Amino acid sequence: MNRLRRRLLAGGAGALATAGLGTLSRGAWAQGTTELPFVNGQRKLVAYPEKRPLIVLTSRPPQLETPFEVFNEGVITPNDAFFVRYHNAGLPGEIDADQHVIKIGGSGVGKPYALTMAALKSDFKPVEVVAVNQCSGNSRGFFNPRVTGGQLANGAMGNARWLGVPLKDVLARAEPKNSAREVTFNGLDIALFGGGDFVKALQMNHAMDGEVMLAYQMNGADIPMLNGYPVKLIVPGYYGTYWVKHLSEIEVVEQPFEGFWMKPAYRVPDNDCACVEPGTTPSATRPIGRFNVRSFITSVADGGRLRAGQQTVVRGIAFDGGQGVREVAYSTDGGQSWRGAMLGADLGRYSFREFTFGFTPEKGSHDLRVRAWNRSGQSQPMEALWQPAGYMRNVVESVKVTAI
Ligand SMILES: Nc1nc2c(c(=O)[nH]1)N[C@H]1C(S)=C(S)[C@@H](COP(=O)(O)O)O[C@H]1N2
Ligand SMILES: [Mo]
Repeated sequence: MNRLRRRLLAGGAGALATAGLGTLSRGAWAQGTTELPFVNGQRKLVAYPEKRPLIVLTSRPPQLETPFEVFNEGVITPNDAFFVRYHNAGLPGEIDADQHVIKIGGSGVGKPYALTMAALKSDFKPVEVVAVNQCSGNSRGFFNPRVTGGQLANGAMGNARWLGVPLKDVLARAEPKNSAREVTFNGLDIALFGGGDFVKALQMNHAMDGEVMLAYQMNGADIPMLNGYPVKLIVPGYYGTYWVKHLSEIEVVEQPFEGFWMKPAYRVPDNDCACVEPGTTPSATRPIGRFNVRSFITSVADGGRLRAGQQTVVRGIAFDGGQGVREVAYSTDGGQSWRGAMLGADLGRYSFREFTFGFTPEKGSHDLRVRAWNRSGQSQPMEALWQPAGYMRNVVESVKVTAI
């Protein structure tokens, strides 16, 4: 067996604490700097254990963003480039997967039990899904007016092939009662400075839909420590907040669960657009749910240069909350005229979908835009929507390039 026993790093806790003090002086860690395209966008690039240099939002707990160029490497995001998000500083420094158990209980089951990693892998039929994990606050730094919260550019998302077991099968063994209403999920990390332990909940029918999964592999390898080793909840099509890492406790409950991270945190305006007039407060909210539709050009960045008179293949990715991408349109004139882009291989309705289009620019500046539709006809707004938490940005972005 390869490394069942994992540690963040020899002396990992010390190194993280050092980082927390903002003294990234241990040479091997700091790998450079980058500037995200908004005010106060200066960031360090640091290589954490099992990771290539990623954009640091905070170091304690680690919140790391994927440099956007990575999304042009292919539709699967490599494990060492996948973004990292934690809420609390009490991370497990070392996990022995042989000793790890997931406790399954709560008043809503008849037969509580403890599931070892070995039993998870051997007692159930494994399934695979390619699915995007995206943080609710991905792209928050672009909100205008600005909102508080992690000032992320577009790199708090990634697409991976997950291998695991349907949550439905794991729950069935505990014999859920008819009164079962919601299922809560907790991981090994704990709150150190207030804020509360990170616990999330799904409705019982969602938990039993056969798609929500307990994954133990990511892209054919163990899940990296910082992404939830040894087992993580996969909730295809839903924002990353539900994808609980280092999963250790599952409770089936008979009452709505209203822990801090379900209420008041991670809620959106309870209306069709999940938006309000900039600067206002929603009158009612609901827990954040499925992704809206998004698309990005990945092969050229805003401010990039192209060769005049020469054809370039412009490439990008599109995704949605699980209907699947039906169409991507592109404009090379700032949205005045649109044509259809070509879609790439279909890895399933929860995956990034590649698209391409040819473009032969004349000398001068060009405003490139892409806009996707999913199979139920939902698309992206031409003007950015706004909400106070800075979640769910999905405006049609503008990529300005110059052909010389
Ligand atoms: N145990 C635990 N799981 C967690 C979180 C956390 O703080 N603790 N954060 C969630 C949030 S908000 C996001 S966006 C995803 C990020 O997953 P990743 O770090 O593997 O990219 O993890 C989710 N699962
Ligand atoms: Mo998140």
